[in-house]
Amino acid sequence: MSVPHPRARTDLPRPDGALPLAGSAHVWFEPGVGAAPGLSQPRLVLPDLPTDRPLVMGIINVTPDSFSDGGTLRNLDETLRRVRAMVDAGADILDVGGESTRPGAAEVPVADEIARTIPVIAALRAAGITTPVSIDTRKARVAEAALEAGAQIINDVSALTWDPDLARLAAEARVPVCLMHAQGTPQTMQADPRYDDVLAEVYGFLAQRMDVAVAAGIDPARLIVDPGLGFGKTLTHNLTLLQGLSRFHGLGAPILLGASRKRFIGTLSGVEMAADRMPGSLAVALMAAGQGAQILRVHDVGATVQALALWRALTVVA
Ligand code: PT1
Repeated sequence: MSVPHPRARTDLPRPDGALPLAGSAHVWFEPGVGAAPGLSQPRLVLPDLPTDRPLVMGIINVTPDSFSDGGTLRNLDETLRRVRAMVDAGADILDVGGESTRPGAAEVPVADEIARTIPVIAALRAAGITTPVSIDTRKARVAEAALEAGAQIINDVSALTWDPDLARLAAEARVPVCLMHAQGTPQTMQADPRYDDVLAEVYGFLAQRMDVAVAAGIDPARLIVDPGLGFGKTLTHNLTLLQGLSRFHGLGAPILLGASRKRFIGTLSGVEMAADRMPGSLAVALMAAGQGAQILRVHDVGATVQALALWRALTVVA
């Protein structure tokens, strides 16, 4: 990725001629050589969500290992309490997933994924929670049931490569779709990931998957892109993607980033337990905000919202 490109900046005062980066109230750039057309234009995720600040997507994992007691009928109550806490803490979007895609995780049968996620989406809507919900799935039948229950975004870590029916469903449902880059599948992806130029290859893959999505009838304005931290990436690959994150604005879609509590944060900070990686996750969230990322997928919604409130006050023209 040796093409010239404008730097994403948040320092003040802004020079004459500074333009908002992708509609941000906080991040700006100086147009010039290498500025992709439309780089200052806002990237709409959903009509009711703001485009001038990073959105916080709260992670709702509905997998047996994410419950205090391993898996009983009390799970729905426990999950709804987590959902309410995230909404109260300021989540803009709730990302509900029933299949772990962490390194080494096994595939979950469709019926199990549906049985885990759909009751949660139905229950939160029945409880009057109106926060937009995304369904974190690679499978059309899961996505279809989730949309029926009230979800309105599809988050596919396979970027429409897993299930041949998902692109058509997304086109027909007219919902936003997140296309995420991965090298390999969760089972094998961390074995020996290799790239000649990780930024160029991830960028090129996302551009190609956007083309495939559009050819399947998905409105390009409904696409979201994600470099897929930890999905077939070494520590160095993750750092290169983070340091070059603003390049992905050239794709013309909102950028979603999932860094929260991931292994690379533990490696760099010497923290073994994922649950203890909130501070490092906040550091990455603020760095991504500084590069104009539109959606931050996080476990710690309250902490992230607080950090962003300060970042916003410190990066806006007073
Ligand atoms: C992500 C993401 C996701 N991550 C999107 N969806 C996961 N759009 C699930 C580790 O290295 O980044 N973007 N859905 C969770 N996957 C991982 C991968 C969890 C790696 C942990 C690691 O620790």
